[in-house]
Amino acid sequence: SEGRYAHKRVRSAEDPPGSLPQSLSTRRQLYERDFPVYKQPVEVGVFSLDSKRNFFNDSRKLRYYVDPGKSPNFSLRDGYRDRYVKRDDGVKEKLDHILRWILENRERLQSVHSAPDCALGVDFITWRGHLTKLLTTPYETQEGWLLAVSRFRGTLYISEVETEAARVSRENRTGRHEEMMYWGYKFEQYLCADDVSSVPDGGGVVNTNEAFCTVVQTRLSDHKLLFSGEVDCRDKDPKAPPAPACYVELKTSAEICTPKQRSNFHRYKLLKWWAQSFLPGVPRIVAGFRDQDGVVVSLETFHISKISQLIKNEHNCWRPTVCMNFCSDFLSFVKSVVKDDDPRLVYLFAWEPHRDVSYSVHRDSEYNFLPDWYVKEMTN
Ligand code: 0WD
Ligand code: CA
Repeated sequence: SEGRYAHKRVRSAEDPPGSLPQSLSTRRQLYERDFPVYKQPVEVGVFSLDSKRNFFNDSRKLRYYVDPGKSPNFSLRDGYRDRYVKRDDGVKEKLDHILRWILENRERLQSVHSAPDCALGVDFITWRGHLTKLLTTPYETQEGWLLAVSRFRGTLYISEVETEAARVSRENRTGRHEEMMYWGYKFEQYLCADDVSSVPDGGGVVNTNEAFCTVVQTRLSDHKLLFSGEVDCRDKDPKAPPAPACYVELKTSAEICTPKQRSNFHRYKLLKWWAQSFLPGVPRIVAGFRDQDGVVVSLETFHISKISQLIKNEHNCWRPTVCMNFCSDFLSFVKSVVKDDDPRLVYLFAWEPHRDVSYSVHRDSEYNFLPDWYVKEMTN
């Protein structure tokens, strides 16, 4: 008979009774069941990172969406050589900014309902981007992932570790690829104003150290989640709904010219876009379609709630329920495996396309990611 969780199905008959599952299948068919409970995400805080990557417990880096009106002609290549300050992506910040936010906002989390063995009252703390990777795993055929997990005071912390393959790609990017990474940030600059009543400044410097992040709380099945994600901008109308419903995600993509390109856009890109914005409850994406020379030729708004309808005509397309059920079962798997409450113990969950999720255990290793300043402060 079918077990409730997919990981039970991959247990070997040789496993001793009561032993832990050693792996989790990522086969799509195992996750084709009813959509799991996913509570409406609630914003519990925000933070900003300035041009030097300094942390501020406020919304100073929040920007305002300004509709360009007529059809745009933005050149995304403008300023790449002379008005670009790029964040050093060799520096691994792990969960540090989220942990800093937690220490500065502990009282907001410690609800009267939280169990005495769970100091923060949440099961998981992570970046939204890590959850996006989990949601898209059943459909991913190119890139694997490594997720480090430690249990500390009842909460499971999940922090990504760069794979060897990802490091090699990062260190060997072509000039063209480096420039195209800039285009997304340049697009944001054309559409975002720093203040509610100002206008975007396409002549300014693009500094990718700057960020505004939302911190949201929600629940997936029986997993209480707290995660943070970077937000591009918000609706500037003061009558807009409260966050996260007022937030707008900005994206660029290659112009769609053929039915094949449209199909690929629906099958691959919209999956990633949907997963990323659905998680924190960001309701819409404004997409700029650009030509080969980085000129935005059209804008289109995608409402997250309408994306699953949009893709239904696509043959063998992705399904939100598979994404959410896989994520839910992965989190159950993690809960069942990571029992030791010890910030110096890391369970490294590893996945490669066409394989099952597996894990290894490491004590006081290079994978440790909960810093002493956090552990010390939280133990007080
Ligand atoms: O692997 C990650 N996602 C990590 C993110 C590892 C360590 C740190 N961070 C943090 C940074 O503090 C950053 O401010 O990433 C924050 C954003 O986190 P997220 O929202 O969870 O990440 P994700 O959803 O993957 O990306 C959101 C945006 C991207 O926009 P697009 O439209 O391209 O998806 O954040 C940017 C990027 O603009 N971004 C990053 N910024 C800093 N560090 C990173 C990164 N590693 N990855 C994407
Ligand atoms: Ca974006």
